[in-house]
Amino acid sequence: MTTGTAIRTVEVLVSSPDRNFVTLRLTTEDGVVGLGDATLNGRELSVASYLKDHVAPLLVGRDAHRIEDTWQYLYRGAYWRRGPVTMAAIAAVDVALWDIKAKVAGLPLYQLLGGASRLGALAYGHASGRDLPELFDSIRHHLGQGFKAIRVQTSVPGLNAVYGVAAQRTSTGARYDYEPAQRTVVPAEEDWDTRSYLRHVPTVFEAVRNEFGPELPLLHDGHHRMTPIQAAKLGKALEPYDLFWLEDCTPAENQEALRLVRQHTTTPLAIGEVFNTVWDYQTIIREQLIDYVRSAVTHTGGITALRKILDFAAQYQIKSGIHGPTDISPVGMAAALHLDLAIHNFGIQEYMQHGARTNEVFQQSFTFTDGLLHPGEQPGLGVTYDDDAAAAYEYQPAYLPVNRLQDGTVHDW
Ligand code: CS2
Ligand code: MG
Repeated sequence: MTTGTAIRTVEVLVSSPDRNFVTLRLTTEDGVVGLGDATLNGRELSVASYLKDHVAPLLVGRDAHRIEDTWQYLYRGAYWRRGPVTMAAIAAVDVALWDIKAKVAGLPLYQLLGGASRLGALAYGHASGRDLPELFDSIRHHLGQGFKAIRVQTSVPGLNAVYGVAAQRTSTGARYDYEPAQRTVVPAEEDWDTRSYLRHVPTVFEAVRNEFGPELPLLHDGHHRMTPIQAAKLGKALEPYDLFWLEDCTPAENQEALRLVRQHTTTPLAIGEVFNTVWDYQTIIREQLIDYVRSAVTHTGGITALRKILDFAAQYQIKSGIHGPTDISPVGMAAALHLDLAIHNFGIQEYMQHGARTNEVFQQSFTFTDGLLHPGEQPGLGVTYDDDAAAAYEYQPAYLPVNRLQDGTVHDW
């Protein structure tokens, strides 16, 4: 071990500019700093504790260059493997170590991942509306910002609040806007009815195609709410509108459920944002049951682990579609962009823009030009953390909503 790269300090930074974020900061003996995102929406403090109370004591003195060894040490050494908390904690350490290694090399991280395979990463933006005119305005707004691909979410007649509609009011009266997790002491409850949704969504995509034409790549997030046969039905009903993908069409703990969906529709399927390890993908990749891997670097054990999942997916011509909502911090986003630029089987990158307060705390060097994201040319990840700015934004309890059917039954949110 070259003495200078020993980890000297481990800090777990919790701040809440526009929303809660957990950031890991490692500093080597030579003063090289590495950042990692450990944000798990609505359960942030559990990862902060996992890092502070269990992982930090193990890192001090370790050689920051031994990334794979440290990954295995934290994964196998924990004995209790997998799961969102463990894998977010390991991800933060992994990304911070890659940040350090690239800074020591004096290169932007994507260069260590094999260099650029494209000019930039095609991004999709989130358009939504309570009705068609509002949705069309939102699509035009995103096209005006340079997006070349658009995710479409709408309200459903008869339902009060539905995932992903920015203009809706939350239980605190605030606009839904960019953040589904609401700063409340208990989760807000939303109502759901899949049959109303299944009747409504195809009519929306018909209207959007009539208004914006056949070429614009359109995406939709089913957000885990349909049974396999309902997902098959929606996939089929959306075929005339040639979607780029239908996401999280059914809860995928039971990976075999996708066989039924695949039997009935050719609408491309994207799944994986709630997955944490390659094992969650084993059947759906091997049986060609999805077309896009949706995992985020932050929730899947870091760059080391997600690259292995994407290499596995590449053998089946399955592409990346990395999760990029605002509850992935700018550190997690930057890590995704370095991977997006380097891998061959890149598909698309989700891009929800962070708020001004978040950008105050996290200074970023990534750019968005002509619909393409680029991680920038700074050594490392290209993100710095402003402690003074962060100090103004203390953690606030926040929860994702809980969904209930009209008879009161709890349903997937
Ligand atoms: C969503 C997320 O962006 C997406 O595809 O599924 O916004 C998701 O709801 C949040 O990340 C939950 O924290
Ligand atoms: Mg999603």
